[in-house]
Amino acid sequence: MALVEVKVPDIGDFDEVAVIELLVKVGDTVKAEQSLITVESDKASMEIPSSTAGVVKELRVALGDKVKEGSVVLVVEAAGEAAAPAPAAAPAAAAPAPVAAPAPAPAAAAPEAAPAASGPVQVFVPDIGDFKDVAVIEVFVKPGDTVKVEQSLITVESDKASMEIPSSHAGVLKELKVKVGDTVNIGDLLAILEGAAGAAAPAPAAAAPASAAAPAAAVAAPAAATASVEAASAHNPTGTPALGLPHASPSVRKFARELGVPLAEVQGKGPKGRITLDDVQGFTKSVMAGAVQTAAQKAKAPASTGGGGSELGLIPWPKVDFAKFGPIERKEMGRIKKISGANLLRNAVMIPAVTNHDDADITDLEAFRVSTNKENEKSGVKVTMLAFLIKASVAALKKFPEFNSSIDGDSLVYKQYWHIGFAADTPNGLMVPVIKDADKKGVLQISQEMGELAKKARDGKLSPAEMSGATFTISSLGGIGGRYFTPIINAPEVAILGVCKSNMEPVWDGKQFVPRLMLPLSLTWDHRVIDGAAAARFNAYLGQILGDFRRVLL
Ligand code: CAO
Repeated sequence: MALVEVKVPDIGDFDEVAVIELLVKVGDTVKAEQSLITVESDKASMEIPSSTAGVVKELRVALGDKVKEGSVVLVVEAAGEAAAPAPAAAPAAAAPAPVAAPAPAPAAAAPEAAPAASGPVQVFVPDIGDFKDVAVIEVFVKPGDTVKVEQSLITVESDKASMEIPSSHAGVLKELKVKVGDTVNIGDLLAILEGAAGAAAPAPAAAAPASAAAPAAAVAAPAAATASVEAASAHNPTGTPALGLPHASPSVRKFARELGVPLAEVQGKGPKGRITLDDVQGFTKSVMAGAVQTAAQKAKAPASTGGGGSELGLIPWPKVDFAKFGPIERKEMGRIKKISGANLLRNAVMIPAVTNHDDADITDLEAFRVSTNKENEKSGVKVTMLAFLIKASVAALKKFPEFNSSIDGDSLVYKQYWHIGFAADTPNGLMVPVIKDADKKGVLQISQEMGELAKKARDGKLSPAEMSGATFTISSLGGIGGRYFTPIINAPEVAILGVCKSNMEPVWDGKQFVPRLMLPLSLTWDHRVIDGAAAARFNAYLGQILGDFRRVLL
């Protein structure tokens, strides 16, 4: 079997380009046209394909080597019939296609590159070889930007090469005719510039297309490209990709795109910070393991988590086509639901919350409430169980001050005021008006204020001030039903009391079962601040007060 030297084909009049990637190793079986190495100039990178199918016997280049047309890349043991030794000057099939010998520029690709234009100037896609439908993968400019001659406008990419397309003129960008994802061909209108006097490309008309084709020319175009290569290098003297273009070869870009990896977020560990296949794989693994989050994931993390949720590494929300299973109706969530939802999510996720359930004997209290209401029938103010609960809670909060505190960094802030929020069910969603200074108010006044605030809540007329400053919240479902539930703490508060419907129950009094009206209590507390014993004591104390309200006076 014949040994065939595979050489670098015609890559234009470039002296030397660097080998930045080896895509095969000794022993690999390669097909004709399979990419062997990636070479790179300052404006373009391209893969050099094999002219011959066979087994790689020897690699003649190493990373960092400089190669030029005719340099031997490797030696292949040609595979029988398939062997088609390539001549030193690569045949058309083996030449890096996107930079094939430039054809004379068609009229469309030879825009008015002549002298300074002061009116609108059209910039076209120059000769990019005989490639068709190359994808726009990056756009560097936006309307309003001032663009210099030779400044890169977009990057296009085929499956074998990527290249930046520079502007043939200077001026202010009025309109960009392409966007990421579009495909373009030679002669397509790329942009419209408002020509800046004296700023148009000084290149002679004949050189204009090649000049515009600087990236392709940078690697492959013949003589006419020289001036533009110099111009390109001048505007990008570092030799690194311009304007934040991630430094990666076309194959790595393709691989990243297939996986949906945002290349701009991958840290390149190759030479000059180049992103390699390993880097993309490593990044993917880190994301999958939850060690790293992409910018898109961070952006999608609920704003309410204040960033904290973004570290949770949660899997995405299930996306279900409900209509597949039956008829549906879609309704946008209301504003209040959206806001309270975000708050509830943050509080549920960020607070290590525990709920203690208990019962309070309110037999006497309810009797007192009913008789008071009878006596006060004419006053128009109805004393509610919730008003008693607010008053009783204040007494418990005073006895157990950490329940009336908030976390602030490494400190606990103990509040010397007792503002009690109560959850109100409204047509627009859950709202929490606040009874300010509940410690200074009697049950009648609290009942009256509650009635007013609940009405305002239902009418959507609560002011922000009427909903802020709470130190503790009560959520009562007593008028509705249920036994117990686990309310969510309203941060930055550290506890919340849930109340359900009271029931007449048989209670053992030491000698016999007696009927007592029992009120189910559910106290949720922040375990960072409160421990279980304190919570049990709080509930027990609350129960004692509700059992005998005279204790409030003690
Ligand atoms: N057990 C038994 N009955 C109770 C009770 C309890 N714990 N609490 C109230 N009731 C009864 C009252 O006796 C009253 O009955 P009558 O009409 O026969 O007198 C009725 O329920 C209505 O009570 P109320 O007028 O005292 O109102 P309230 O204080 O219970 O509720 C308010 C006021 C604003 C809290 C309420 O309208 C509301 O919105 N509740 C829902 C709160 C909520 O949604 N919480 C859940 C938050 S988490 O999603």
